[in-house]
Amino acid sequence: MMLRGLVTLLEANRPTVVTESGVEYLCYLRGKVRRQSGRILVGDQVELEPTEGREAIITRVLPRQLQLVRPPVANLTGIFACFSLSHPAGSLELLDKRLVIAALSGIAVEIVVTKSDLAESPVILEDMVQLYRSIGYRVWVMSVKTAVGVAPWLATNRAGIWVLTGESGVGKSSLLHAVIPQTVIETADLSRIGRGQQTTRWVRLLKIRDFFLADTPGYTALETEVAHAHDIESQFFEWEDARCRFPNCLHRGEPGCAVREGVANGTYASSRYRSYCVMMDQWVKRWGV
Ligand SMILES: Nc1nc2c(ncn2[C@@H]2O[C@H](COP(=O)(O)OP(=O)(O)OP(=O)(O)O)[C@@H](O)[C@H]2O)c(=O)[nH]1
Ligand SMILES: [Mg+2]
Ligand SMILES: [Zn+2]
Repeated sequence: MMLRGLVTLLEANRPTVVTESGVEYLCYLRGKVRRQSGRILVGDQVELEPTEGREAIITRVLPRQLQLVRPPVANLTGIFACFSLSHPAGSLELLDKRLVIAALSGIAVEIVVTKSDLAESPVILEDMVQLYRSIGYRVWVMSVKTAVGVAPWLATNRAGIWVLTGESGVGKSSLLHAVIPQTVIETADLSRIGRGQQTTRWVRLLKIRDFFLADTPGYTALETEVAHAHDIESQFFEWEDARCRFPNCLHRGEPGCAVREGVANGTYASSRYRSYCVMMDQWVKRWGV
């Protein structure tokens, strides 16, 4: 009997696979498959043959649709870019960078503003939300403490594999615990290998409605390869209509730059322009333009 499933966890090199009908198998990878496919990743789609009990052998790893350098999750659909204004105060620069890299990697991104109950200024919070919504991002505002905003976020239809990312302490794990029954997390946390001791693992996919969600510990940088400086520029959608003197203007000091003019007169957010400059500087360093 051949089944199809998704790798949701890797512990001690033994993949856990959930089949389309929701049954979980602890698997072995056939040596030949390992040699052909290289390292298996959480998020991989596989074919498996049950042996006995809830054990199975993976007979084939299906081709990956997408793989980032980091996080090491195959076939990622999207990320929730978590951000809190205080406790800890998040970095808009890191947020903007995640938005750009996600889009250039071909994955969806939604902004989750966490800990809204701790926001010191409702006006600053509202301004931030309005800024990113006006640029075109989907922005959720929530507090796990007061449960405000969690339900609508959860009720939205999604598919595929999503990962919570954000600075340490932003509330990723708290959010996961708020939406997944404790028993499910605890069961998944109990290692079934090595006499049941706890193992810390990098990523574990948990099913929520129709999609899978994973937590990441601490700040996980996304990594991808950006080929052109203009790729970065093209992600600052709010500047689309700016008419600079030079059509290939990169807004770094060229004469007649409508973006810099717009930043100076308040049309465009200066935080976004700062993020852009940092990204461009990093890109130049890495690629040696
Ligand atoms: N007041 C308040 N506290 C929160 C909220 N969400 C999380 N916290 C608290 O913030 C602290 C950090 O939350 P975590 O969920 O552990 O943060 P994390 O993003 O998983 O952090 P790392 O695992 O270190 O990356 C905990 O003490 C939580 O109780 C919230 O909405 N409101
Ligand atoms: Mg955590
Ligand atoms: Zn310009």
